Amino acid sequence: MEQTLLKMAEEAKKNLEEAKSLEEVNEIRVRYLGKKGELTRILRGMGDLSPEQRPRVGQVANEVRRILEAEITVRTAQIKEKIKQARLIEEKIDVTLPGTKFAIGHLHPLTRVRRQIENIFLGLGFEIAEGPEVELDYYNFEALNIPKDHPARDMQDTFFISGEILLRTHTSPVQVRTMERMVPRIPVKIIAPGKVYRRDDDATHSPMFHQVEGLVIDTRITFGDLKGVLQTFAAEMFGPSTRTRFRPSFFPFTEPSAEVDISCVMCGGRGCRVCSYSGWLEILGCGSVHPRVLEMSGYNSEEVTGFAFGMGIERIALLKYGIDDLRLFFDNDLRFLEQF
Ligand code: 2U9
Repeated sequence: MEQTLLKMAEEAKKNLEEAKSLEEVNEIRVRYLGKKGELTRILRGMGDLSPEQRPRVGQVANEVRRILEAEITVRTAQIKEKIKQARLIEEKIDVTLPGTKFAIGHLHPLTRVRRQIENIFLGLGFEIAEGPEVELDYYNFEALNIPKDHPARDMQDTFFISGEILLRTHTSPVQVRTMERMVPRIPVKIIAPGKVYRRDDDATHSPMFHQVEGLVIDTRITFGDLKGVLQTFAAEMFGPSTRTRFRPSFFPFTEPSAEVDISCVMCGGRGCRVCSYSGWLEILGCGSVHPRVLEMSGYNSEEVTGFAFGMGIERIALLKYGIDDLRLFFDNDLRFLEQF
């Protein structure tokens, strides 16, 4: 039996040396070491041996198994290496082929428009101010001359958190906080970009939207300064041929107040569907800061004057890109966002 085992080992070794593929090696493993393999078959026949012969044959059988297993491991490694080398020689890499493109994201259109607005005002010497989105009634309404019975204070229009705490409905409280911090220093020349919240929800109103408001306080600031700044802004934002039009309006925090239109970005003022054939598009509100607002934050309205303005970033973006539904900005639909 010992002889049979050694003969089998020799034969298996020879077969392994001749094996060319991993499949062949595996076949050999199964043939000799598998459940129904030759070694197993020989070991089964050990029952016929005398008790003296058995330990010796068992020892040889284990030795043969160990050797075969080692040979199989070595041959497998050799064949794998051969395959690798062959592939390295065969494979010709064309370095002129375009590489794998990684999809890189980009800024949200509203972020782009906000930064563009910020850059225009930074260029005009404004600083950027920020403040809390959860505000006190005082900063959002009281300090802006919005009386207790003003409709904006209605539950229908404002998200209240408790009696005195609410989600800011505009970024004006940022300017109030800045005035409090600055007073009596001049000039104040800031813009306040950020999220604001109102209980509105349709194609042109979202319960959360973005505003940029501006405030300038100094000696001898006039409505003319306001017009110059906003005309410059409009031309930089919508193109050098953009004209502006100021229409009288009312806000509790400015007096006089105006709404500002630009000549239609689509038709240049000739009249089209976008501007309802008027030639004009409303883009923002503005005015001279109400003396009471200046006084409430500690400025002397006899010594300084100011102007303020406010615009919705979504509205500017809708006009700039010719979009008709602002909800598209918040749906996170890549088919929309990838167009920017
Ligand atoms: C202080 C004093 C005055 C900010 C102003 C507007 C006019 C205005 C709207 C435009 C579209 C809001 O986003 S919108 O709905 N804003 O028309 N905002 S004047 O006036 C201020 C702000 C702060 C201390």
